[in-house]
Amino acid sequence: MKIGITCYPTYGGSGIVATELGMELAARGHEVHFITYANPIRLDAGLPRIYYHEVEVSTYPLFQYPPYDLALASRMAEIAEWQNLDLLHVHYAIPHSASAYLARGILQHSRRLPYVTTLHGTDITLVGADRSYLPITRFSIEQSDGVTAISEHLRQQTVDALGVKSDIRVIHNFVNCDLYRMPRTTHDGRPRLLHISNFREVKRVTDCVEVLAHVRAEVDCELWLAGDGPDRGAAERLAFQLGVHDHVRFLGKQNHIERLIPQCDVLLLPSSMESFGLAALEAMACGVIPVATRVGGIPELVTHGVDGFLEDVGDTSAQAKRVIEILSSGDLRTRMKWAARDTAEGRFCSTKIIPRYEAYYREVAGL
Ligand code: GMT
Repeated sequence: MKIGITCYPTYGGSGIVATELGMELAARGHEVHFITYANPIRLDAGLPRIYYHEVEVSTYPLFQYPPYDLALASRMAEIAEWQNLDLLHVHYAIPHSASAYLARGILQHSRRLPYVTTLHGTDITLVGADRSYLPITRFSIEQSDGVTAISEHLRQQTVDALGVKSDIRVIHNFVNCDLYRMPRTTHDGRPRLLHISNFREVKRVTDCVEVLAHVRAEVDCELWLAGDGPDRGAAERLAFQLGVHDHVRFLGKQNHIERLIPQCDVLLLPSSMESFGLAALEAMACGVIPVATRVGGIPELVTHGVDGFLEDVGDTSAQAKRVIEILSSGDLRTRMKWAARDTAEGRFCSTKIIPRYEAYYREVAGL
């Protein structure tokens, strides 16, 4: 098939999933056209059957707000026609779904251009429920030829919070189990806790620092923070206040986290909301045990006490106790890291999830 993919090309789960999906589809013989305003961060544009089409937004003194959504719609229609696309797959409803709706309309007399919208989380939980975006979000989702959500929890929320009436297919996040692997040898040095995110408020990065301080009272360990974003400064200040700054490493944005994760022991995911928790899945595939919060779609991935631990949001002392349990018992650690790998491999491997997208595309495009 010839598939157009639009996503946010910056750091963020939806862009990562869209990019990895495009590369997996291309590896399976499809032609994939990324239509975005910048090269998606994890995109290897040198791969066969991968194409990148930049969306340019002109600014004029009259435009206080350059109309990106319109430039995107025009570009989608243009690329669909030039490249003879079978469908568009947009990730994150706002504004991509509305742009795809317009692109389909632009071409309505010359060709059929169905579009699939994949909902990722904050497009529904935060932005979609904002009154100023609600009518257009609901409309463009309902107008989609196909809608998927990355967890059952998000599907239900879309129905409850937005009143969307479409049939929403749940297709969970996935991981490439060949790329994300268990390390061959255990790393040298003291135990390492890892957190990966875009450091937005919802991620509660400062909770990771609190957890580190609690754990360090009993076990010598360090914390690696991968990523960057608005709460970086707060995390740094808290590390100083709690006297643990010498044990925290700020790694910044990382392009190859599959090399970083296997060097760690526990993944901290203390988010106040998480529709799925891609970082936890990537960690589990590498045998790194997640200590996460019992929110959103995380329980669809992590089974408490089996392949990770789930605690309440903000309860950093309970989260720390779980980390101490993992680090203090070799048996528990071994059992849980293999269970984590089994979950990733058995239920969320790209080899299992990508065919579900392919089947859905065929259904939507009537091929
Ligand atoms: O909040 C983020 O980290 C970014 C956000 C996005 O849409 O880019 O991530 C969401 O999509 C990911 C991929 O599908 C999910 O794994 C994350 O759980 C989800 N984030 C939230 O729901 C907060």
